[in-house]
Amino acid sequence: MTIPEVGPKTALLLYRELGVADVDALEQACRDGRVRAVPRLGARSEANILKGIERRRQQGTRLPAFEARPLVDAVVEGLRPVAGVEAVEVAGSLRRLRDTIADIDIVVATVDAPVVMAALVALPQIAQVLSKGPTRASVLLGRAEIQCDVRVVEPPSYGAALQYFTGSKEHNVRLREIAVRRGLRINEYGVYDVGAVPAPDPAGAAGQAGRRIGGATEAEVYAAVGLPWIPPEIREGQGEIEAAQRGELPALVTLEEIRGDLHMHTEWSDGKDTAEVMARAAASRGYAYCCITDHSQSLKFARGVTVEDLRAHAAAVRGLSDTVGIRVLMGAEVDILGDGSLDYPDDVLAELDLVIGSIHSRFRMPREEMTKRVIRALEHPHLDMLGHPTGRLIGERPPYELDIDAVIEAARRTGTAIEINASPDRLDLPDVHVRLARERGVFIAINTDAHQKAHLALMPYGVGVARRGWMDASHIVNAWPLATLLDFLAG
Ligand code: DGT
Ligand code: CA
Ligand code: ZN
Repeated sequence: MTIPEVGPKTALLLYRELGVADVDALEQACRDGRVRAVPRLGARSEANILKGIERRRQQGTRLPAFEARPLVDAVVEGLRPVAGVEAVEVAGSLRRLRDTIADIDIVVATVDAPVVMAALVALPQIAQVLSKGPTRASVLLGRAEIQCDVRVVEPPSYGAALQYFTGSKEHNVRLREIAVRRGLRINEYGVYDVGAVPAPDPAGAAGQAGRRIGGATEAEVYAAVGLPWIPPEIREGQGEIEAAQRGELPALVTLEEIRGDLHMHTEWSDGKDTAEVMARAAASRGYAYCCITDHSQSLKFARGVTVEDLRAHAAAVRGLSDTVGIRVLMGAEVDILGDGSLDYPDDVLAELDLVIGSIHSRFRMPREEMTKRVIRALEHPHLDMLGHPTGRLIGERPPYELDIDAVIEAARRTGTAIEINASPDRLDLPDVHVRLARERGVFIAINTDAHQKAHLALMPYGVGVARRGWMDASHIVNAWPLATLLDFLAG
């Protein structure tokens, strides 16, 4: 069942009919043509299962970060109240907000390590203890058995340990080189002046050469080599240290700077809540505006809205502005059809405040054709925004074949915004392309694509992607005041 194409029923069927009990046996059964012979499966299922197995192999064992989050939060909350604990934080790729992770890293500052180790292995989330020493343990969490490494340090070493285990490795290597040139040494215990006479080390890190000059906080570690604190999201060894040295770190966008959410569905298409419930939820998040964007007519499986209904809804949606006290815009998430045209007539699109164009069909086009299709949509005078541009579902569906570089260039040329879809299984536009968009000066919108009011709370995931792409608020259209946004949409 780790293969997306295999649900519980199929798994049971495969086991009963073929005696298949693991992925290797399933792959062999597919290759032998035995799966197609199973009642209710057939040749097409066999091909799909095989593709699913291959995809899993390609992406290796990395896990979508959002799948680990609830477990990690539970462990962190479980350790915080333990006697002697002064701080607990997630480190590694999860703290850097990468979209996939190999494992989980947690750093604990405490004056009483044995108590923490005992509390850790007693937590209900622990499925198995792989190893346990006096200051570190490796455990498997939850039913998915995700590996989690926990390091316990003395409070004077906490910043150094957190910095070290947050990584990335490339970032750390670079930072340590700079330290060496200054006659310093940075490790997970602290920052040491190698030339100075050793003094008693409050971190109790025996055998460290030189005198300890810091390490209780991350800021101390960076300050020791003349740098400001660098946000974890950009610690990838991609020029952030050089930018910090020049005093040119970007002012990364924050959740507080987001003034609205411009992509959400209601019960008019495949959402669960009414437009009023969604708008009220947006207002209660402190937003100044929001936009209702249901699916367009062709998307039958998502109950796409007909032109007649769309017109009827528009007045109701705009009327909500008075009821709810924030500006409620009327938009649509319009399908980009196979030829790059949009799924409503131009005069209908012209009546909307905001038009998002998205691909929901014909994913398997060749790269060139798909790129042309998207660029044609971007050139449409009524298109304001490109929704979830690569179509990927993390850990489930690869992006469609698309020259994203050419798409970003077309977005710049046409002044169209590109969405960062904040849904944790999408995170689309992906971070590396966000960085490219930033360099090109392309406008970005961070949207939740909420299908019920609770989904509006997913905004931080999108902000995280924007931060990983070095984005500041100035190019994010939903960080702009309403008047600026309306000018952009009217232009
Ligand atoms: P992951 O687990 O593949 O999603 O990515 P990370 O970055 O969490 O990598 P991980 O778990 O192997 O190591 C956690 C952090 O520990 C890493 O970000 C930086 C630090 N680290 C690990 N190995 C080394 C190393 O060989 N040199 C240095 N300088 N740091 C390392
Ligand atoms: Ca890790
Ligand atoms: Zn969509």
